[in-house]
Amino acid sequence: MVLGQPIHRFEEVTSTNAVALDLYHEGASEGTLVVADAQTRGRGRLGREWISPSGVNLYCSYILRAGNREWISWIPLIASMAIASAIQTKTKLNARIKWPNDVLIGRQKVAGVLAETVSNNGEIQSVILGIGVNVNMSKASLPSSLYCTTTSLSEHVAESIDRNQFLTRLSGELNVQYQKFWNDGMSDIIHEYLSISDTIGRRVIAYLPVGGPVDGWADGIELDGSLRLRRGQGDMAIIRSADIVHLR
Ligand code: BT5
Repeated sequence: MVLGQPIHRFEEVTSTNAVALDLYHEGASEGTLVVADAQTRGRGRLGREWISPSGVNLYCSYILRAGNREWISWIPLIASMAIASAIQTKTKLNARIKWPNDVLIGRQKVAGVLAETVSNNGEIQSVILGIGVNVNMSKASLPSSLYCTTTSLSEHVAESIDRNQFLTRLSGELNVQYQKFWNDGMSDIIHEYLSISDTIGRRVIAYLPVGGPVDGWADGIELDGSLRLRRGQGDMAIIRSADIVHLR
């Protein structure tokens, strides 16, 4: 099995995750990749919008097999590592990862990951891994509210970047991380993850899906991919899912 084969290419879709899900239900195999030039309803986590202008960025989704819970929570982390490596190789930029699913250049978001599970009778059957990378997008495509927090690769390199070549590299990196995970488990991956994490070692606020915000020092990653926060007086918080704000 190779992630990234076969490839289904589209000019415009609602969301590559939605198309990949349809293909999965039609029997598409693990590894299948959906790529589109534009999305009309690109989505982020928790129903948020992913801005997806035509012809400039990468919007793609891979059909993955199901695994245990640990594996599922590592998928966004592994995907963001693969994106950061592909960026490093293709542009020499120092991409870093913000837990759990953002890739940053400096303090600005250049890519995001949306992993959605497919379940039947409560049992996870598959995971659709969606990746959006801002490649050649200009800031004019964005609402002004995102100007300060968002960037694209072309803002940092002189020449425009070939999206197909970038995608090939991304699939290559994803395959490497994926095989490593299945063959060796997550303990090797954690070291690599920590070395490119922009979150670990910082003071952060975690905005949880339910309940009030939690602040503390990002101390490490648990074996299930959760973020460990050190709070006052030896108190620890384990964060499974949140939006993180890095404090200086
Ligand atoms: C993510 O969500 O970062 C996941 C993004 C995944 C997008 C891919 S594209 C291919 C596949 N098909 C889809 O429909 N989705 C996936 P989240 O962490 O919730 O971040 C969403 C937030 O990022 C938004 O609320 C905006 O603040 C910001 N945002 C929106 N569009 C952006 C863009 N193009 N670049 C950077 N930030 C953006």
